[in-house]
Amino acid sequence: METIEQKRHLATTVPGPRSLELTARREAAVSAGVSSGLPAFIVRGSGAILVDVDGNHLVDLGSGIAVTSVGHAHPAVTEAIAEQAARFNHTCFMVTPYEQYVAVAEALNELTPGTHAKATALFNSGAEAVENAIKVARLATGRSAVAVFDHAYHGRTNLTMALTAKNMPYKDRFGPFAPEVYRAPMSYPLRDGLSGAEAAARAINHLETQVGAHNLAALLIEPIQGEGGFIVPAEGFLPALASWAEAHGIVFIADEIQTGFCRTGAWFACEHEGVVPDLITTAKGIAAGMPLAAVTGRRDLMNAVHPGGLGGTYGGNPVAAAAALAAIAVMRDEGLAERARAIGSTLERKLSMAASEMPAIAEVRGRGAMMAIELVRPGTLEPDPALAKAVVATCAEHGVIALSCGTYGNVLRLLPPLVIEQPLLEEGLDILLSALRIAAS
Ligand code: PLZ
Repeated sequence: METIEQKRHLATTVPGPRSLELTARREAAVSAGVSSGLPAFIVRGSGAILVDVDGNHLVDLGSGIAVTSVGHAHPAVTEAIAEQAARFNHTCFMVTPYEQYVAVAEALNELTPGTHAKATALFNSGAEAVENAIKVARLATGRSAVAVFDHAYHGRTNLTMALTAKNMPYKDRFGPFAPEVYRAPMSYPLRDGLSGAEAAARAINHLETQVGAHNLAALLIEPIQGEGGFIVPAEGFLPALASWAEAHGIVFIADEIQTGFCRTGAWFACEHEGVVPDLITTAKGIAAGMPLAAVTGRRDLMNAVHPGGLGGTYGGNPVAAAAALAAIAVMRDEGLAERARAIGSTLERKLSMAASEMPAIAEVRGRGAMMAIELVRPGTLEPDPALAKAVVATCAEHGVIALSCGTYGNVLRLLPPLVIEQPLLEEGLDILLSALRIAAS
């Protein structure tokens, strides 16, 4: 296949006529419960460019929600997938094993924070990894309660819906939900003004008085919250929670499904504060788009489970595992953690400049290539989701895929592929900021 130039190019309006035709077919065939932010049907991708069915070349600032960190169709990953697909696609690891699964486990045991003895189990999706981390924590501790936080996102399955904070669209009328899930206040510096130590004391007090530390199997937290609004807890919050959990025999689980694999400028976001979780859940960036997820952590916890207690038909599928091994090698060889930090400085510089002239931007926050702006009505902290929505729509019209997030829907988040070239990043960002300037005026 010919290479795709890393340039934005519009051949029609977005979505174009062929996408609109496919949209009509989609509406007749696909459940209305599944929606798409930008209904341009994609036919190819390369690096940070997605090509749609009408020949539009779109700039991807979302990476399919933090998945294609190595870029779309990275040749090394594509080759690994093709080669493995030609050998065999499935045995079910529980029936007959294969080396690729073991190699992914070895890589995760090595790359995740901490030098202690670890073990890994592989699954298909982030939600499934989170469910399994909770299973392990409950079995290993003999306790049932799980602590989660305001604004948390952990998935859409029954247990993970209970763990997720936001009602619409994730939970509304989908209950009853799994029991023994307790929600504590999060550190949200823009809105609570608390230091990390103060916010941790508040959360711990909440859990001790309302649940009891000895009843908690696990404390589950995203080191930087993703869907909830790219909320970076105040410094010291995570370490204080981790040491409280340790003192009370509570399994500290870091959900690094969105933050993991170089996204924040380190292999894992916990590293920024030297936090070593007992268990860590990963997915998304792990395999460049192939469905794969993992639970990695303390060997004593992971091995407390009886043989046969963890598994699933497809978990650790050989093609997905081959993709993960290739993606991890790319992240290492191409220095993608460093690239993420460089993207972060560009984003921070441009967004902060915009914030100084636009009172609608309440805060620029994030780490590395996981940065966001929170939008409010000027002079207040009142969320402005309509503004975020307008900017995302204008970006789409101009061929830029931008994502919003947040409990209040008022956060614009940037998650570009870590291989994005500087001019393309700047162009995409300039389009987003001029859309914001116009919509906010
Ligand atoms: N934990 C921290 O970010 C997935 C969800 C998009 P799955 N986030 C994107 C949507 O609206 O469904 C996510 C996450 C964190 C868990 C998950 C769940 O991962 O692979 O989508 O199940």
